[in-house]
Amino acid sequence: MIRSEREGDVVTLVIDRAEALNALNHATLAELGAALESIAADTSIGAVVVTGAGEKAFVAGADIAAMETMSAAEAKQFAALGQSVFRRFELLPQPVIAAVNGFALGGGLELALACDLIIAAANARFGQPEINLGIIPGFGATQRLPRRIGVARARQMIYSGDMIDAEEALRIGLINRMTGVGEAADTARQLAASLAAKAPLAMRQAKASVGVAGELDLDTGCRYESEAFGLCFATEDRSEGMRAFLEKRKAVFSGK
Ligand code: CO8
Repeated sequence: MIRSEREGDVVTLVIDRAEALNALNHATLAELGAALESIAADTSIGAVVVTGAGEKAFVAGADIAAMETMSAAEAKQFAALGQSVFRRFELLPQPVIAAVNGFALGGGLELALACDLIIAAANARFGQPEINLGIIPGFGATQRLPRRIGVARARQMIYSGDMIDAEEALRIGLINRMTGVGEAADTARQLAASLAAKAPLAMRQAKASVGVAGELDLDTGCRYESEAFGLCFATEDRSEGMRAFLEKRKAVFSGK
């Protein structure tokens, strides 16, 4: 089950299947997808946090009990569902922060990888243990993990199935920040509120431009950036931002 909690301009999505360490089954993924659809359409939401219920797990992976009886065709369909839901995180106009409060394994790490930023508590553990189940990652890790931490480290994690701790994750650039135990969600919400206070149209262009960085050659990517840069100049927020700087006051952005 997905709980959606709103505080000001920030929505927190809580994956709440604590009895299975928040493992993702078909229904949970579908609910997550539906929640993202309404967030994408709501311009009053400035940033999103996604986290897991309880202190023990962010998400311990796709639901192994549900996968156990799947045929090859059903497994392929399940992988496609997870991939399309996670892709929606990347395509949301708002920035998304994963607040990792324990195990982020398999599909759980893949979910975090689809978020813009990852904040993790000191007790967080990350891994792609699929190889130990006789399968491989199916929600995008073979593609997003090498882009995030480099091919050598991604191979090590995906081939070994071993977990790494939050300190190691910070050292190799998998996560952005480490917090005390139990503090990841609050820290993520504070960061989300500060991002929600920025000019939303510029934030959207920043997210989209960085989003294509791993996919385009440098010249095409830079052309994409100059288009996005130009679009920012058509907004009232850029006039306000520049005027406020020159008048030595804090900018008040309207999202126009
Ligand atoms: N799926 C279903 N149930 C789970 C999962 C899971 N991924 N993880 C934990 N649970 C359940 C346990 O079965 C247990 O249930 P019960 O209390 O009814 O016995 C409960 O959660 C608590 O778990 P543990 O007793 O195992 O807790 P421990 O503290 O002993 O261990 C671990 C915690 C280390 C996180 C351990 O639970 C574990 O190893 N979990 C599985 C991790 C894993 O292998 N994840 C990867 C799954 S595969 C995947 O994500 C592929 C994604 C792509 C799919 C593509 C589509 C086909």
